Amino acid sequence: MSQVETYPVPQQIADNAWVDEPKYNKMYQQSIDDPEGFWAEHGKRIHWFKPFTQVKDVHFGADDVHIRWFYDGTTNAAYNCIDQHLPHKKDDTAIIWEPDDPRENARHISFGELHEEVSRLANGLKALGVGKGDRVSIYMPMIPEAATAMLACARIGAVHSVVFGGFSPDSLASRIQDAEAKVVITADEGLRGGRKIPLKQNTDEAVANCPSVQAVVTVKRTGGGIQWHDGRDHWYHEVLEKASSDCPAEEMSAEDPLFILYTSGSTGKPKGVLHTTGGYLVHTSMTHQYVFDYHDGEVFWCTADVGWITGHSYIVYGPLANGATTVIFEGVPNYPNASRHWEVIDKHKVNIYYTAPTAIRALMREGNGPVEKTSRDSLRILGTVGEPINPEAWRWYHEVIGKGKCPIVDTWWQTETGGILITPLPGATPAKPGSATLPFFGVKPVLVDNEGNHLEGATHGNLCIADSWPGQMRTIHGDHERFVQTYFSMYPGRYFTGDGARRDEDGYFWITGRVDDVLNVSGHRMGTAEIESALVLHDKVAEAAVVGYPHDLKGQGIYAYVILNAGEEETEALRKELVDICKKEIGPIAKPDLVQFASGLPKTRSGKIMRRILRKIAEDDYSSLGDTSTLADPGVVDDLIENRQNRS
Ligand code: 6R9
Repeated sequence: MSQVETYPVPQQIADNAWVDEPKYNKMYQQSIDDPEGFWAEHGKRIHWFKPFTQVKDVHFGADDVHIRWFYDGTTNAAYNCIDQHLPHKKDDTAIIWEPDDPRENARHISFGELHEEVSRLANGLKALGVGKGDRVSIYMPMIPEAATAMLACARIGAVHSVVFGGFSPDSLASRIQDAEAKVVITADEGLRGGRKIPLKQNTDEAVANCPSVQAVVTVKRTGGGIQWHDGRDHWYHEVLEKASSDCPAEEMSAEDPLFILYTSGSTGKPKGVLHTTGGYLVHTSMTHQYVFDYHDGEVFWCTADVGWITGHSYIVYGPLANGATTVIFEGVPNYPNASRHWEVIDKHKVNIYYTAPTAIRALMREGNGPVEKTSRDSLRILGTVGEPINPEAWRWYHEVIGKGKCPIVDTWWQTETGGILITPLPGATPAKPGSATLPFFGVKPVLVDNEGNHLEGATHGNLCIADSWPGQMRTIHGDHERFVQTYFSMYPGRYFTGDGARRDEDGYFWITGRVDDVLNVSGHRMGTAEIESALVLHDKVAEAAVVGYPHDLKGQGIYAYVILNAGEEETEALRKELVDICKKEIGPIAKPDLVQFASGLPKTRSGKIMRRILRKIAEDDYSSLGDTSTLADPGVVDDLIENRQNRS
């Protein structure tokens, strides 16, 4: 493996950060030696109506799991995100909304205004029959009302279930049904990259099969034509008009559910990941402060969609609990052009920018021109999440976007973990491109082999977490047994993440991807990400995805799908160069056996490559491609099949 460079913490950042290296070491040690004491102290960071006296009650058994944090305390998430800031921040901006079309006006919503709107909607929901513990589905575009809807639910103790606006009516229906939601909040249409998404129409289709739904509340976003169902349908603005703005936040137990969020597993239907109130808020607000080194008054922009966990934790709950200004962006990175993100950063003076490697790679493909048209002088900290970042994209992010002065935090976590678990801290952790580095406070990552034996030192294995942390999911909605089975039965006593990881000689973690993505070639384990990183080093390559396929001699062979930069020619000579670059960067064992030039990769609408499909195509097995309906562009699959490389 090629030598990796280390990027030291810039002195100026370390001097002003919440945590520098000695402090990280001290706090981390304390959090592991005395978790009760550590969390008793840090649990106080949020507002409690009734302070907790009990910190933690956790049992990870092979067939019995329970997780409770701060469980005799009472609090409210909306109170934490809004009311507690009113005395000193009433007129400060809570939400900056940037619309899809830059010619439309941005909106600035103060904490005072957010308080009023959330309170009205909360009363409106009550009037529609929603009470504590009831579920509300939210199927919205990236508009401020999405956050308002989440917070209105939290205010009255209702449990929200946000469904990504890119999902089909069927996917929406199955999520509403599983949650037995009483109300759905949506918009007439969404707007993304100039295209309209018929959210209300999709909702109508979905709700036709959802007997639990008594009311649909619709935000007027575009004014496009919609069907109206008298008695069931309500305009959002009319619900607000009719409702009082006086709605005290409900006193919730720390362990009352805050939300359900559906996520795909390797098998079965999507799981309703359930998060509760107190621990989740402690974890998201604390990680938001320390991981992004957030300081009062800074503008924070997480580019995720609120339909994913990243949007929940780092657009809404974490930043707002800390009184930050959070940016909600309706659009996409390449509309109207590839400078869009950088222009938004300049326009709103964004200090902290948090995005996904897939977006970075897409923008990198456009070259430096669109970036260099903008100043980005406000930027201080950069972050990534969602997948391993290849060192080449990391360096481009660092050098071109951040002009070499902004630390990058590569944050590893999952829907299930609620918030960030493995990450650098900007003032404390020297970075290595491609490594999520070290555990956050209170997090005990362990690597185990397939038999569950703990592995020590520099090694690789299955990534488990040995003890609970406050933001951990508590159960799968309606199926606690599946929760125990999925996450705790494989390696009893530990939470199994489903990811593989490598730990280097400095104790840094390198996430290699889902364990089923790890290749075993002639007995050597290799992360597909490693090979992909090598391939994209080639200056003609825009993106690459690597999977394994059955190979007579090696066990698994390496199959590489490669997307070239616009205008590049697909030649045999180039194919050879790509094989050689893998050999050069990693070693002969990493040489792809087959390289397919592709025009696109099958991706979910959140930008994750669907490797299951790539594996099936590489395996020559098209009979069980599974559900391709959630793909951003289902057409790429046919193209991939047609151009599959012959192996016989
Ligand atoms: C937050 C989020 C979780 C899976 C996770 C892992 C991958 C996330 C990563 C990363 C490498 C990172 N992942 N962050 N891999 N480096 N910094 O993405 O949640 O959608 O549930 O996905 O994403 O494989 O297990 P979720």
